[in-house]
Amino acid sequence: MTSKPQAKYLHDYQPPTHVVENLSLTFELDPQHTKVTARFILTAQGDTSSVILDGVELTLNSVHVDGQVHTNYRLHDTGLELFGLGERAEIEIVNTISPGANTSLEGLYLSDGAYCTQCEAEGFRKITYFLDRPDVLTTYNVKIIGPKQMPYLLSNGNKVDSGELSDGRHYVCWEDPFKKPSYLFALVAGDFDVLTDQFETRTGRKVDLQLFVDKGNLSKAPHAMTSLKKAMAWDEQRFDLEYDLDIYMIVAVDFFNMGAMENKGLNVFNSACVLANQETATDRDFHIIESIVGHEYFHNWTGNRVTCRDWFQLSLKEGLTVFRDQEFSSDLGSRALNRIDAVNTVRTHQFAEDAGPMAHPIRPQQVIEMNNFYTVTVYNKGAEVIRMMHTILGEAGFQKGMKLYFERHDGQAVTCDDFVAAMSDANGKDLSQFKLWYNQVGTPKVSARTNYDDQQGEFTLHLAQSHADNDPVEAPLHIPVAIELLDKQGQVIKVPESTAKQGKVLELTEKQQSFVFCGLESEPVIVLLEGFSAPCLLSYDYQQHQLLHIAKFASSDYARWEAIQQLYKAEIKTLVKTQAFSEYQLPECLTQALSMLLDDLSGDLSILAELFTVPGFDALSAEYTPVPVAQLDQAISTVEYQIAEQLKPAWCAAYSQLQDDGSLDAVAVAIRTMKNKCLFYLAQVSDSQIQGWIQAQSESHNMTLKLGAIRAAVNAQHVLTQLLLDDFDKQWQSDLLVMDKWFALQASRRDERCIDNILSLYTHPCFDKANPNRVRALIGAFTRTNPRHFHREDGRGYEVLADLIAELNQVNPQNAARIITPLLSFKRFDETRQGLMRAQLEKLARLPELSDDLYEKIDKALN
Ligand code: B3K
Ligand code: ZN
Repeated sequence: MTSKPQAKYLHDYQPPTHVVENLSLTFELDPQHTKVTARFILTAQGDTSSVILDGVELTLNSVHVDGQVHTNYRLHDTGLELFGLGERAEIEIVNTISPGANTSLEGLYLSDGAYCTQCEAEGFRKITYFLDRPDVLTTYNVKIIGPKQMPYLLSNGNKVDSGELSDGRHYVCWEDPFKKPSYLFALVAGDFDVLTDQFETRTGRKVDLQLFVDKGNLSKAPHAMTSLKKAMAWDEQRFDLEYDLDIYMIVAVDFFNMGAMENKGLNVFNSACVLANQETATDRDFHIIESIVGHEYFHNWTGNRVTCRDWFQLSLKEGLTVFRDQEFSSDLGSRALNRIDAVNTVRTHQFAEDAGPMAHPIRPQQVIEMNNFYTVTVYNKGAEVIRMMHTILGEAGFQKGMKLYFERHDGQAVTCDDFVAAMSDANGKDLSQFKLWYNQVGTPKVSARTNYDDQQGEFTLHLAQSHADNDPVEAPLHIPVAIELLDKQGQVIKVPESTAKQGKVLELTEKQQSFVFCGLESEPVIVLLEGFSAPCLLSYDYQQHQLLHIAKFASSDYARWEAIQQLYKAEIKTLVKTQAFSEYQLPECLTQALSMLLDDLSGDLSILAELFTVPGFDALSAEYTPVPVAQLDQAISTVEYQIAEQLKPAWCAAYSQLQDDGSLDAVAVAIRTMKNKCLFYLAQVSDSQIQGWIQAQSESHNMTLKLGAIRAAVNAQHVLTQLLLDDFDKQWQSDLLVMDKWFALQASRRDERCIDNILSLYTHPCFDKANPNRVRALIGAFTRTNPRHFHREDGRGYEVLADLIAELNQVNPQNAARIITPLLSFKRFDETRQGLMRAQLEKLARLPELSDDLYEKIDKALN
């Protein structure tokens, strides 16, 4: 590496030196030499001496200013500095790029022969020289010239012209009437199958909907289209927001670094987040597709119409849009299930990030490579911060805030402060203390103590908050603590509005605060931080009987689930301590409670399946330093085995009763979820009947059931494992997205050959290291789902990961930096493992031409 990459700081923000107007772009597509002509007007905002246009990996052909050849410029590594422009100048820049050689999947690149772009965060500078920053907004006119074998030449906005050229090529022109920053620009060119539809907005405008997929995949497109229409209707109903262009396009591509991208009027999607039918996709996939299609659509207002002033404000659009997509899923499906899902993500991944070397506030203060900050902190903790405002203000107050936000800022690039100000002003509520959430780092802790005065019938809750060691913010935060009080009979005790808002939300604003509840007949059981009302760690000395009481009586499924999670957690922690694995038995009261639950299949079976989901390795490892890898892994398996063994007759009875109708409605999905849960446990205590069930279910034409059966076998190291995996491989090699499920299963295998097996899969005909989906399926799943082998004491797990990262460093820096995460928290492990992980990081740090992406993470971890 020549020089150390430099960080950029939020406090250094300066408004742009120039305003850009009327950008027109012409693309003459060619894999090796795509010619890009950019014309625009630059107006200086003060200093007229020079302007620096961002640009990397570009070949400059010519510069014209006001129609004249312009040579008064200097080329830097990362841009083009133009001198002598005066106050206003008409610029024309011609440059060439080579999409065929672009493996970073950022800028303009080829995905399986189709051209596509990814410009967020700073990819537009890989296309042409420009003020590539989110607070420079302008209109775009785009002309795309391409070969006729590529019938679709797409860009943002409305199609305004098209025609044939004499040389056998053709062209299409697009005009986007809405000003936008460069990160929302998109271009796609290729030959696709197209699913078309129409949406009529509430004011009667007809919007054409077009979904472009690889040839032959049309039958897998309808679910995404239906999801889009649901999202459009929901945003009108719940947020009063209507779509603004006459056309909305989604293109699915196979090579893509993340899930999808919200480019104005032309979303580009990872095909994994679009394509689904019941034979190839699981119910979970269907759910994820609906939520991502929604997420990108919701960005049209929260992100596109009102965008970010600078990238430090990313959570302005991402936290808010995640909150919106979570609400969309909750309104359309089960609120409790969606909440469980969101909380699991925050507690397993975000808490870990916040405790590791990459910890940052939801509004980071310093960044080397922006792509490293599309994180669970910015997205998911960001969404929790928005949710807290919603909890404090209520739905009506929150919507008043949204309305004011759009009234004030439509068409602007703004900050998180502007958002909070709109919420605050619309409601007359002081949120200045609340804003500390945007600066604090690490997971805050809420500690609770209670006492009960029998004589007075008074129950007192003492709350105290403390901040994490790595948190620069020491002042107390404004924390909404939702509670529920249950009496002896399990009835919910009413709490007056004067104590808790909406009868349940306490506002904790001081370091320590007490709340008194009067007029009680006996000591209540308290549910704390109900619904995970704040992204905090809770410490309260719950007794087993209290948790069982909550599990039985709490009014929300979420609280019941949470109580059972705590019960499992306590068992696992005890086991880790005693290591008495062989003699371990589930306590009688827990077995009883679980068996009562399992005997009643009349309720929501999706929730029931969640109640039988034991917290995983990642969620639990957060509680330990150093992480007792082997013991924790064994403790989880032991508790699961006990649940299987103790309840075997009940699992068998449940499995034989459950029959889904093959549809995608919530009831059928719930039945399949529960069937898979039954098989997950049954596979661990298999007999010939159970073996028959696994075999039969693995032959299902429904991917949820098929995969459920094979996953159960793999997890239990069942005798059928190899056979089922081989059959799957034979059946699905023609569908790479399905094969990703197979790669992930292979990566989760617990037998000793696991790592050799992974290495041999690199040469599997379906595997391709340049495709992020394949890498995530095999190596991502390995590091996420296989602690036993990833954290092997001989260090081979770490080595496999680091070797792949080294290979991807130059090929695809974003993806290399994404998969490195599990190595970064080496300090949380024992000395041997620390040494091994550190050695791999040091090896990577010495790579010639280490990317900024990797540099930033490795440097933070090691120093
Ligand atoms: N905004 C994009 C993510 C861009 C990631 C850039 N590395 C997708 C989304 O959050 O909707
Ligand atoms: Zn987003």
